[in-house]
Amino acid sequence: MKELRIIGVPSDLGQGRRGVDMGPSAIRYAGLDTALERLGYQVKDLGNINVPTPEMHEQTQNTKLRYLNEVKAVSESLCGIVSTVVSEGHIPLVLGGDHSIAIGSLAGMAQSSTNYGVIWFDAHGDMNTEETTPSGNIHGMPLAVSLGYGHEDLTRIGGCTPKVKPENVVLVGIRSIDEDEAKLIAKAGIRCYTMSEIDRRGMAVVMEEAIEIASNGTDGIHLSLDLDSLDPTFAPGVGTPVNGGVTYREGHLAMEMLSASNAIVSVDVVEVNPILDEQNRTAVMAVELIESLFGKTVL
Ligand code: EXY
Ligand code: MN
Ligand code: MN
Ligand code: MN
Repeated sequence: MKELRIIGVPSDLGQGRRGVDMGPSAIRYAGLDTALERLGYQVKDLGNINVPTPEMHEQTQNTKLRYLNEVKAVSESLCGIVSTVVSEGHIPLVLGGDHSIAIGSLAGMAQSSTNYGVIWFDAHGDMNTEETTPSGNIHGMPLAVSLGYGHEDLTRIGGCTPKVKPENVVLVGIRSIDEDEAKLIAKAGIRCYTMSEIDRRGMAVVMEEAIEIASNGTDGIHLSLDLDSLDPTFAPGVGTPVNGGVTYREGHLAMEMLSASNAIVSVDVVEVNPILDEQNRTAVMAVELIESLFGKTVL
């Protein structure tokens, strides 16, 4: 059996609300490693990578992108660790931090020999660029960056660009997209399952299709799990909550189907913000979803 490697990335540089840097601690505190060990996995926690705090640095000049230099440096470190973990034959489980950390995860995956697809579970598209961003926050851009759109300091991390083929990329849970971001989603040609499509067709059908798209011609699937994909009723501790999200059971069904696909090669779990949370509920939800993703069943 493949072994899991936990990597914490305590970064809040990609967005404006403090506290998401404590996400890795909150998820560990919710019992992640023992839960995975109970499922029979060998788990090694590699600790947290070094992330500067916003107060340590001046805003990068000549760009709208907030903390560009710092996000670039963090992404480069994470890229190196993820590619090493994968080349050793293990599954990286990367704990954010805000979603900008996925830039480093996907760059690391692209450096390894794994040919992979991506399922991006999110309320948002994360497909903004320097030109379209309404906020300057890099956590609204990591999927665009990984597909080769955006600031070169980010798209060039790890060497090759794009990091994944658009025909193997799927967005699931979407309900908040900026106008120009929608244009890039269409231009890039990635499949986007909105909440209304999930309402109409059901999560089971959507996930069947999503798994098919992400695994078609690839060696496996990277899951980028943004906790704001869930309805805020089940995951209140996120910086950018949007009503009308994935329910508790829809979330678990999606993870159970991914588990049954046996295709998962790497995972990010992002945007858990314990300061905005209620008694660590969102981190507990994250751990429960990870358990389903790695094979927990009732019987
Ligand atoms: N689309 C908005 C922006 O780019 O600022 C909000 C992005 C939120 C991104 C969250 C993490 O998924
Ligand atoms: Mn242990
Ligand atoms: Mn996101
Ligand atoms: Mn989001």
